[in-house]
Amino acid sequence: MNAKNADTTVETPPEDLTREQLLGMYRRMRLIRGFEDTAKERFEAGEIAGFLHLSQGQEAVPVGVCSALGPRDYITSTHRGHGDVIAKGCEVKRMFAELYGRATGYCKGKGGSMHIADFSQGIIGATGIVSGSLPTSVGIGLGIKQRGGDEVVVCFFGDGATAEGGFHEALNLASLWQVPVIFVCQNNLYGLSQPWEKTAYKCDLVARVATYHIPGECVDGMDVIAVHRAARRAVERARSGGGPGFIEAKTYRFLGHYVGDPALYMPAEEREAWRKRDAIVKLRGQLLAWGYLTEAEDEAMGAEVAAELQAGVEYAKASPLAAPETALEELYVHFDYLGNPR
Ligand SMILES: Cc1ncc(C[n+]2csc(CCOP(=O)(O)OP(=O)(O)O)c2C)c(N)n1
Ligand SMILES: [Mg+2]
Repeated sequence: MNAKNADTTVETPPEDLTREQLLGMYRRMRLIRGFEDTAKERFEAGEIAGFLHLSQGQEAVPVGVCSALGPRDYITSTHRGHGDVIAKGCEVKRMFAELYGRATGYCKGKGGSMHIADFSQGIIGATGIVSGSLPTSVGIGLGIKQRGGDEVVVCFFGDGATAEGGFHEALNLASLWQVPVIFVCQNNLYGLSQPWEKTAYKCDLVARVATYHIPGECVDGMDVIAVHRAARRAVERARSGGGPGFIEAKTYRFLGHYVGDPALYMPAEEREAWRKRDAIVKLRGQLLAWGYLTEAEDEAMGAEVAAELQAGVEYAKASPLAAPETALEELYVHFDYLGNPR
């Protein structure tokens, strides 16, 4: 990575974040990028089946948001969710195992790339139905409220979801019930091949969400610090009983909709311009400028991340495949009306 490309807009280190926190965010973003680059490579080599929707370019959004959450808070995600779940705490070795269909994966190899969940970390999972996780998140928020908990739910979704009925139904109920849900739109400017500006008339999402009396803000999704601060404000409000919140993070997916999509609908100049705004390069430049990171430390971190990814792939490949006779196990869990399994 070339620090010269970094758009270092913050001249002095932020006072509200420690060096350790910032280095943690930087490492997490690099881990997500590395995970997806490796997954792409292994997919193209024919080792991984199914579909892969990658989020290179969007890393600052889940990392900025999840670094404002505690271990008991919840997230829901989408078909493009690797970054979301790694940001909340998923380990890459069990992620790879899931992609490789192995019994050691987060969902015992039965969920695959689009359905990675880990209830022990509040990672409720994703749905492939665009906008599907919004109503679910409101349900989780209602559950928290009914039992008097202080956790919050972050619901990640794409710009494409905002034109769906589920988006509006969920916002209406979230507002009516004042549930602790933060809706985070990762606006990467495309829903499949459809450019964002062709999906809504004069679209201003914050204004649209405000009609449900839900406070929101639009942030630069290529600036992890800006995303983190917006998330912290929304989390503090939701946790203290202030109800739902909304964040629109303007971001970009550097690659196509899925691995194999030539993405001819994304103009070359546009792609180039967004690549120059890479959030990882930006933070790296800032960390170097603030004396929080040396070139040698940066290289050592890169090597450590690469080793973690390599070990993850090896772990996955050495693990047993999900056994066919387990296919129908654990499809349903029965709860009573208080949420206790029975
Ligand atoms: C209800 C529904 N409609 C259509 C699809 C097909 N589909 C899958 S992903 C996608 C685009 C979603 O765009 P966005 O929400 O912006 O997320 P992104 O892919 O950009 O991360 C579409 C239309 C679907 N899965 N579900
Ligand atoms: Mg999109």
